[in-house]
Amino acid sequence: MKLKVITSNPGKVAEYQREFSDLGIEMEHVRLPYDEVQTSDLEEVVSKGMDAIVAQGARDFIIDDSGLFVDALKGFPGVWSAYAQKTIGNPGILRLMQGVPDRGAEFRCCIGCDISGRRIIVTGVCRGVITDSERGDGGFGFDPIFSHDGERTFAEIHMDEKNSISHRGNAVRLLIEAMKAQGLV
Ligand code: ITT
Repeated sequence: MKLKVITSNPGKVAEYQREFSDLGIEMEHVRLPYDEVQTSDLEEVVSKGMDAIVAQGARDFIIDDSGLFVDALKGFPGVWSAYAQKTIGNPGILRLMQGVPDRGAEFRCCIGCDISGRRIIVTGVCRGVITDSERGDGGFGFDPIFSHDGERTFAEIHMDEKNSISHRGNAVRLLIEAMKAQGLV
């Protein structure tokens, strides 16, 4: 079976491929622009995004909307994570967090999957802390400034370890459970 991963982000595709290869599902990276609604709810962004993609005729695909929610910044950058990453970047987040004792943050990932005419939407979360500096050259996006164990950042650990505890990994596990429960895999 083949599933398209509709995204502009190759880092996501690599993580999906790793997770789905055991099930014999092949991921195909597709860049298909679609309108993303502006709302503070990741699930709504995903659900409306899926409507827009289905209206373009695509089937059997995955999209995900993810974000980093920092406690001391009242959830910022959250649903504005892509914009924050492109503008202030990781150095900007670190500047906002300079001298802030509460380092708590969480990654959230909402996956929407269209498969065999069904629709499954799941959300995974991973809690951790914002580090004091950027560390590591693996991963992508906010990985160099996020640590789940307070020691190593997501950019310093292997993708398999990241997937085993990450927001996307947790969401994928929920998705696979739902696919199995519905007899789709
Ligand atoms: P698409 O919307 O095209 O899929 P994107 O990279 O813009 O790609 P999101 O809107 O879901 O994806 O992500 C918002 C931002 O959060 C973006 O800058 C990502 O790089 C970052 N991000 C998402 N997942 C991440 C992860 O697992 N680790 C680090 N940063 C992540």
